[in-house]
Amino acid sequence: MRTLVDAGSTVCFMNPGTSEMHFVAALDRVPEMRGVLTLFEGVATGAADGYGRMTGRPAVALLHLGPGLANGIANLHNARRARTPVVTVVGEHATFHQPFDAPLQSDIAGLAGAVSGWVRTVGGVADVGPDTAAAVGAALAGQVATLIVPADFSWSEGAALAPLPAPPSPSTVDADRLAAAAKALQPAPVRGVGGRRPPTTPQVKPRSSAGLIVGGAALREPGLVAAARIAAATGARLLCETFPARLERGAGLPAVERIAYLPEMATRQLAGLETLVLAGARAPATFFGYPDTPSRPTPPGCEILPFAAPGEDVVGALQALADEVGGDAFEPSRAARPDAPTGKLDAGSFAAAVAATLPDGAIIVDEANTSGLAVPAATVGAPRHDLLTLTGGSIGQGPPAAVGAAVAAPGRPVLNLQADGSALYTLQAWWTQAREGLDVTTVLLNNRSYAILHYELARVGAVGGGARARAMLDLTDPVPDHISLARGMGLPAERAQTADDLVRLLRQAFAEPGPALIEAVL
Ligand SMILES: Cc1ncc(C[n+]2csc(CCOP(=O)(O)OP(=O)(O)O)c2C)c(N)n1
Repeated sequence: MRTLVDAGSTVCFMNPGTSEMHFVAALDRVPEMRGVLTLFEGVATGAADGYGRMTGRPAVALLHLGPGLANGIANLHNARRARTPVVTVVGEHATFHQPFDAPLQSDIAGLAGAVSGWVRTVGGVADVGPDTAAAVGAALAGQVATLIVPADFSWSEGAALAPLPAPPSPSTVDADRLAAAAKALQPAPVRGVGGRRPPTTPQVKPRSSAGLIVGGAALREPGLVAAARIAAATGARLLCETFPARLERGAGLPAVERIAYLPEMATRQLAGLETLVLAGARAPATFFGYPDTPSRPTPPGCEILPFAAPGEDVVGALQALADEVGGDAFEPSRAARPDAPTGKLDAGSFAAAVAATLPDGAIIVDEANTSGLAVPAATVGAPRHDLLTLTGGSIGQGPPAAVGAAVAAPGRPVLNLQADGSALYTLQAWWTQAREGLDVTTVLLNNRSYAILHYELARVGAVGGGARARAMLDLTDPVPDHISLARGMGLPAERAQTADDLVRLLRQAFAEPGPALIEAVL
């Protein structure tokens, strides 16, 4: 625990059991470590993800043996896709007890391997400190590091504080890749018909034939500014990942277009591109494979040029590229908010209500799913904010990530835009929000449905898909009572039936510290 504290990891999101009792007991001897109890492991891991995204420090989750880890894996998957530094500490039976195959015995390392870039089972008391330090180092490389600690190594004397490894220094992009990216993005002269030059010079290709996709660490101000300078100098289109881990946006920052989730929309968006340069982002792929739909939404023949890989010094590479192409100016988003909406509450007025009321410096945790489609455009000129999204597509991430973000950034309001179906995976997070007094406002978007799956059902071309199938996608009969659920977890909760209600309740929630839930009936 002291090794973790030395690494700046002063919060542990946990759901412990017998094999972790010595770690829990140590909280009273290491006051620098804040224990945050969660009522389900998926909340602990999702909170660690939110915390790590906002602090960049290793976020710690304490989990109970294989089953506890298994409950936390879905949100560790989102953390892995976000490259969040996470240390999961998982208790294991005492070494002498393991041969007895007691009920909780399981293959912890096997489970951990599915989501962790680094897994180690502590081999002796003397290794507890050094292995913890190694886990911190591994996590800081942008991965989930899982440390499995047999209980007898927790309770025996002899462990000592270990020195921390030097923080990893990401590799830099070499001159060849820089030159190749500059060439790919530079507008090429247009040839005239029959080899003659066109009548006026200089002429350039249309703006849209080259694109730059940014992701990961490049989605914060320095990387975005460098990317926008490149786009301004070259005419290249600036795009970013569909589901960014942490995107800084709002008035004063460059606007960046996210690649659409739906394959048809992404294909339309990327049409006309001949070259795509990747900076901290993977090559775009559709979320799913569908019959008769290509998995790459880029046009056939579009050259994909890896420039800076996610673990490399992407920001430094973009800044060097901006200097190379002579980009020194960019257009920031202008401050602009819609008027507070009135009348019917729908996806459009919901987005306008968010944009009209968003406080400065907010952190938006976006798991609004289909109800949130209008939010990015509505908030582009809102006061500056961070946006955390569903990096791995594993739903039930919003309420836990809001816990982690609020713990990581006290003083900043957190707004969780939360679809109802996804909320019901991890709504225990509301209890932790109440217990810790976290400044999280949740807008629960109640469309009583797994709406996206209605679309997907039509999309995949499945035979059937009648009333019996659709019943598997509807959250009715009974409609879950989110107000009662939230109040039962200790949150003040109110229902918004109209856009006017939503605006009033949002203003009220932002004005008061502490958590609140607003159900928006769509
Ligand atoms: C862990 C996990 N389980 C199941 C799914 C499949 N899934 C994708 S979206 C979805 C329903 C989403 O419903 P809701 O959150 O209410 O959003 P809506 O589509 O209604 O906007 C489900 C079950 C998933 N992505 N992740």
